[in-house]
Amino acid sequence: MFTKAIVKTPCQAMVHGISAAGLGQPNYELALLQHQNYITALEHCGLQVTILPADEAFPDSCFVEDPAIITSHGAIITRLGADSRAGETQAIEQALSAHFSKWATIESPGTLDGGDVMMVGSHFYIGLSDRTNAAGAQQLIDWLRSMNMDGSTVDMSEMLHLKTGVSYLENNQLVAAGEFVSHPAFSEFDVLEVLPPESYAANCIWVNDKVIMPMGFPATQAMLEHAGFQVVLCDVSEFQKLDGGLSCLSLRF
Ligand code: CIR
Repeated sequence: MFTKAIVKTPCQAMVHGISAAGLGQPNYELALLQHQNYITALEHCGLQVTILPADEAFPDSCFVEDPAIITSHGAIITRLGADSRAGETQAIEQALSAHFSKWATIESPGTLDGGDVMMVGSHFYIGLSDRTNAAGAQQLIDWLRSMNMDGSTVDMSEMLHLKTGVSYLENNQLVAAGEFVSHPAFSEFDVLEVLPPESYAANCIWVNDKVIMPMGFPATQAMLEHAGFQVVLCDVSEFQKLDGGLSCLSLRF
């Protein structure tokens, strides 16, 4: 069960965030409203939410999942794969210091984005993406092993981050799209397949027996409800324009 979450208010400069989506610039006012509704959804799932202030120096800084990874044995501050995001870790480190005393950091030449790391109990799957390299993944695996946890890498080529296309919904169940549907790394899981027109909905989050998923993906919603999940919908269209999903907008622990 999770009890807390950290989010960060989007800054006005988010309209210039990194994007390959081709969906146009986000509307800042709408993004703020959607972010507020996202916080309400987390609270509805029982989380106490800490809201960090906007930081105009970092257009993508509302995607707090990328600068840190949280485990039951402590937190890891990452080394972000995109140069423009490198300084985002400072504010996250400061916020996490209120909750964690054990630290690890990813060091050069390693790079690692939290969006590439999927927790399944005490095992962490690490996508080797354009943002996360083998050195970063190995540093994380070494630290996990030193803490009696474990990790393994996942080859990938299509998606921005691992969790762009796959999410763990507990009880051995994954929801997956594209290259992750039949990926050998996930052959032991029960995979709920998200079909191509709704691929974006493969990024959803399990929070205390509820699943928060993006609004506007009715086939995926019906599939999850049919599988027995209590679905909470959240419109995150303005963050989709920056290639960001629901999971990227919070750190949950
Ligand atoms: C980026 O390209 O870094 C941001 N525009 C989106 C980051 C989304 N984060 C995530 O998938 N974990």
